[in-house]
Amino acid sequence: MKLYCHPQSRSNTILPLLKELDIEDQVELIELEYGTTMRSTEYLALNPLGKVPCLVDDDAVISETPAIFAYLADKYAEKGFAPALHDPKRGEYYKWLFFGHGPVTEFMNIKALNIPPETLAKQRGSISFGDEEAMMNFLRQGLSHAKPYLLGEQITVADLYLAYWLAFGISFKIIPYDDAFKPFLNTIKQRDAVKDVSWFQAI
Ligand SMILES: N[C@@H](CCC(=O)N[C@@H](CS)C(=O)NCC(=O)O)C(=O)O
Repeated sequence: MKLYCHPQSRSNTILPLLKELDIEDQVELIELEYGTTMRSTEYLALNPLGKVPCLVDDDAVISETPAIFAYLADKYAEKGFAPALHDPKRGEYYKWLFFGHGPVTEFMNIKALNIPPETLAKQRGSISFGDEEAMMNFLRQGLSHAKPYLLGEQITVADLYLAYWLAFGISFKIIPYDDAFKPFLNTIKQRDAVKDVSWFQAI
């Protein structure tokens, strides 16, 4: 497999994932540069967004970071990082993976734009996270039930993906560090795979 990436980008979330799955030797890292090789005709043919990460596995081209998480968890199903296909836990697994990708990252992007609160309030119905309070309540409720992971005793890539974004958002003070998040994030932070991820070590 080839992973198109950049050392200062969200492709960094894939590196601990490769460690967790113990497949670092299965993936060749191909570093692209912003604005140049990331916008080359050759790369745009793979990923027309011109963004990283993008995983290529034979004929399969997988962009969108959580799709890479889900794809690798299923490809290496024996490693146990996703509930089995017909396990009812698969539903909540998707919920958390997609919540981390949709509402949580949209919240961070919108916050960085400094849009006036009145404008956001008017658009609340169409904003994927509703508003900050609703998003925090959603996270608070889910993480206060984590035992210690979102789906119980078995960690999944949904835990890893959500934890990476929360740690990133909290370390840059974009997401408030709610007490209800602490046991979950502390559990993930102890994992060897994230020991050298700076935004984990900053929280
Ligand atoms: N929806 C994509 C977004 C990827 C993305 O925004 N990547 C950024 C780096 S964090 C990028 O490649 N930016 C380069 C550019 O837009 O020129 C995903 O989640 O994987």
